[in-house]
Amino acid sequence: MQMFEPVTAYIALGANLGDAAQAVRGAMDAIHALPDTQVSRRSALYLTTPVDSDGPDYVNAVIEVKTTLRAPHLLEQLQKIEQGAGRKRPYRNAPRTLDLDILLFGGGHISSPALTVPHPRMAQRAFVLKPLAEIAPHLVKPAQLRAVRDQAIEKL
Ligand code: A4P
Ligand code: MG
Repeated sequence: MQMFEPVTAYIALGANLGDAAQAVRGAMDAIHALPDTQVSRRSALYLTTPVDSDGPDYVNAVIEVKTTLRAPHLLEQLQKIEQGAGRKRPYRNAPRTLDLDILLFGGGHISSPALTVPHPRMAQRAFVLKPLAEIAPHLVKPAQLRAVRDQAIEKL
C-alpha cells in the first residue's frame, strides 16, 4: 500500500439542533479515532448567531488534524460522521445536527464538484475565523477579523 506524507488540515465544526455542544465534542473524538488521522489542536466551543441560515444559535469550533488520508477520502469520512449524528439535508443552509467542512488541506487548492479547498466562504465568517485564529494565529490576518467583527460570537 502506498504511504503518503502527513498533511496538516483544518476542519470547521458546526451544529444548531439537539445537543449541539455534545455533537461538536463527539465529532472531535470521532475524527481523532479515524484511521491515519490525529486531532492535534482543538479550539474552544463558540456560541454564534446563524449567518445566512435560520434556527437556534450555532455551536462552532475548529480543529487542526494531521492526516495521511487524501482530501476526498477525508471528506468521505467526515460525511459518515455527519450521517452518524443524524444529519438531514432538507435544503441548503438548513439547521443541522452536525456540519463538518474542510477549511484548509495543507497548502493545497482543490476545485472538484465535491470539494472546494480553501473553503470559499471561510473569510466572511467570524464563526470560522475566530476559532481558527485561536489555534493557528498565523493563518488569520487582523484585517480579516476586523471585517467580521459585527457577527455575534462568544466563547462557551
Ligand atoms: N463541499 C465542497 N467543498 C467542501 C469542503 N471544503 N468541505 C461539498 C466540506 N464539504 C465541501 O455541503 C454540501 C456539499 O459541499 C457537500 O456534499 C460537499 O461535497 P453540506 O454540508 O451538505 O451542505 P451545507 O452545510 O448546507 O452547505 P455548506 O456549503 O457546508 O454551507 P456553508 O456555506 O458552510 O454554511 N452560521 C453559523 N453561525 N454557524 C454555522 O456553522 N453554517 C452554515 C453553513 C451557514 N450559517 C452558519 C453556519
Ligand atoms: Mg457542510
